[in-house]
Amino acid sequence: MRFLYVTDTHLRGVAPRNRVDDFVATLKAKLHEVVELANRMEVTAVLHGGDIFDVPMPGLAATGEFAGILRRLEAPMYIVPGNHDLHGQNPSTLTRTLLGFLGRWEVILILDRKPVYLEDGNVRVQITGAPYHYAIDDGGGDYVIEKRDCDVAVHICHGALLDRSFGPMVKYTLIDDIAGRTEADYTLCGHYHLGYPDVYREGKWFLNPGAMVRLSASQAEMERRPAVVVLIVEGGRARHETITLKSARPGLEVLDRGRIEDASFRARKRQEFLQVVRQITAQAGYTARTDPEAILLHVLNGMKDKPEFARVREEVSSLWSEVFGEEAKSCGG
Ligand SMILES: [Mn+2]
Repeated sequence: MRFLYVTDTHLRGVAPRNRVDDFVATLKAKLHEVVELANRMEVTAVLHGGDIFDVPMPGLAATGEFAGILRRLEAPMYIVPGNHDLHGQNPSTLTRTLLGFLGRWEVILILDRKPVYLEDGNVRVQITGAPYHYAIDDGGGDYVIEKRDCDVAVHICHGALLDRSFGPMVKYTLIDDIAGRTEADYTLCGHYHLGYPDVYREGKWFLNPGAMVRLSASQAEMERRPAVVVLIVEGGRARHETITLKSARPGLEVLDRGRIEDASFRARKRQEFLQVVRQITAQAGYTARTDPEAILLHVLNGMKDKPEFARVREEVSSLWSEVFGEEAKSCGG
């Protein structure tokens, strides 16, 4: 038996700001490659790690184009809903989303903790899912399952199950903290788009090949090549291969870091400006650095001797009143 695992496809009809290619065409090419691969390998099922769509209710025009490709898939697709598949990241909204709708129609099969068993007469595989919910990374229980009456247990999760610590600002669960508790032979994770190198702990695999698409132009995404995983179950044992998608082009060809660099340039300039303001207010002995009018007056007074003073004062005054209303017209007067 073979399975193909793909995650975070984020199907959408609009290009993210950082893409320079025809994003929808690229998405279609990748989806086509995944479907062809699954058909060629005659997989028993495609397993999806969540965030199939970028928004819970994607437009029908673009979605129809993707549906035209997905319907050529010969195997069923099992999925755990990701946070992008839900309204407000709330699992109780699933019935009102396109994924929930397709699930009820059984076009796509939605996984939860209740095991699904797939067998071919030789091997029996248990499949469970941990859909996204806001507390998925509180305690890690969602990532822990029991293996029952099967050769191989596969658990598919949409949460921040990570191979290393990400500091106190992010909620996550460490693989090291659940490896001894779960009985899944394979834990296949999505959600964290960058993925990580395959982890083998306590005789179990923990895989996240990363998102099928690169939505951001971070340095890590520039260097990443989207991939899928093929699970091969033979003789009661499972092994896997990671396959880089051929239709995924090098980051430099499809991602533009211009906006990121612009933003960091603006952030640097803002810091420089704030530094100047702090110096001025410190010199003037102001305690209220948050009083913009006082700062403005101080700066204007400092340039009284310059020839452009009158013009600058007039301009500042008119901008100031535009932003803060009529009462601000006295500024600099
Ligand atoms: Mn995602």
